Amino acid sequence: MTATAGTDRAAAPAPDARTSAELIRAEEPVLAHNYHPLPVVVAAAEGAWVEDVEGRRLLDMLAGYSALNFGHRHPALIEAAHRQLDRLTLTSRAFHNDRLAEFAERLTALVGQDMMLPMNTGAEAVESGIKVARKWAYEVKGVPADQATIVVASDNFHGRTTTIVSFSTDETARAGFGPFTPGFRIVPYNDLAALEAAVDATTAAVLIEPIQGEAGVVIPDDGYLTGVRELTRRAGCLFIADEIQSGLGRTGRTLAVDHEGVVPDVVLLGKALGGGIVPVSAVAGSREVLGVLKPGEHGSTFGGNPLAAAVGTAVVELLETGEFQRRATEAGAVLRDGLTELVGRGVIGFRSRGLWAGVDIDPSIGTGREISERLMAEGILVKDTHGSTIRLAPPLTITDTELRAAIETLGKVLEA
Ligand code: IF1
Repeated sequence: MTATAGTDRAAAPAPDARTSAELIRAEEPVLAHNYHPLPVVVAAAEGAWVEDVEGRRLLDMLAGYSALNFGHRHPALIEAAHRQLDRLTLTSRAFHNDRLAEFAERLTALVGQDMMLPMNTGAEAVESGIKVARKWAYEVKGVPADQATIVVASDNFHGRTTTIVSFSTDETARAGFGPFTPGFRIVPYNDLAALEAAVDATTAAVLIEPIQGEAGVVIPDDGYLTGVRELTRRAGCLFIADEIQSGLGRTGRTLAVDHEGVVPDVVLLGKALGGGIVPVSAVAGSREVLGVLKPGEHGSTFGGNPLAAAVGTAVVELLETGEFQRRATEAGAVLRDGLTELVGRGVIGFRSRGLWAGVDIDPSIGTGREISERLMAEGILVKDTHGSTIRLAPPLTITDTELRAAIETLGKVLEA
């Protein structure tokens, strides 16, 4: 990999001299086993390509679960980070810093909201959205104290905190972490009648993913998001869209809700907002909603730090031109056409929007994990979701040639 051009950095720290196998073995006694990673040890990366410890190149079709929309180490983002690293990295919000105003101005303009609350991880943005929605329900809507409910969809994925897993329908994500936070109602996704029945005078908000990521890129019927928008407006509750994985160009639009021209009351952002460099998340919303927060009522040590704001602003700048959204749409057509060719040849079916696809593989060929391992042997990195479904979410910078090669390799693996 070429080092970052133009900066005469001190010699990089000596890389760990151990082999991939030695590093994997070394992790075992000292690293919590909360993941079962593929047996690849990445040491360098650029664009859509990673390089393992032994120098082997693999095409990254996972892109950090959509945190690497702009590819590994996008030059504009790395430059913004280097520039800020040489000036100021953290003040806490006890003081102002000179990066946050521009980040807030340009992010709110990009997503069409009045205000933003800067946080770090996606789960923190979700938790912040829940807190703000409840406070809005008590102070603006007039829901009696501690009676607010939030309606969510089954098969949701919104993060890993105890409150968030309280409303998960995935036993693996919940088991053993109780007691759970009350005040959540779960309805089937893509079902407006069920949603209508669950919303009542106590409802603060409906919280949904415009496309369900972890569930396997589940795309709701056309009109569902419009229905949620109209239903929540009629019921006087908030529509919170979790765009942490679906947003920021992934589906071919700035936000997935843009496909239906729907404007939620609150938009949750994360992952790619940090450019694949630092954790950056945000709650973007109307003044009526985010205005309920008064000094001292919510916060975070790192939320809105100048390094995060500088990188976040550079990310917003990449999205302001619309080129990444157009690219995701164009390349998305290549992905869709390529996957269509594989239906009946190992692919049972797939769902895709932009450069994001959930591909259901014939279980008789193997589990998602087994397919992922076979693809890795061919130099392609993907991640299975559940059962025999694999998720494809390459960097939006992937070329048509690279994309076609990846799909061809998937076809070969399925035929083998
Ligand atoms: C893991 C997948 C899982 C998210 C949506 C909030 C968050 C996520 C729509 C929380 C995070 C990550 C978490 C990571 C794997 C990945 C993931 F859906 F992307 F594949 F788990 F389901 N809303 N998704 O997708 O953001 O706190 O992680 O920054 O936990 O294994 P976070």
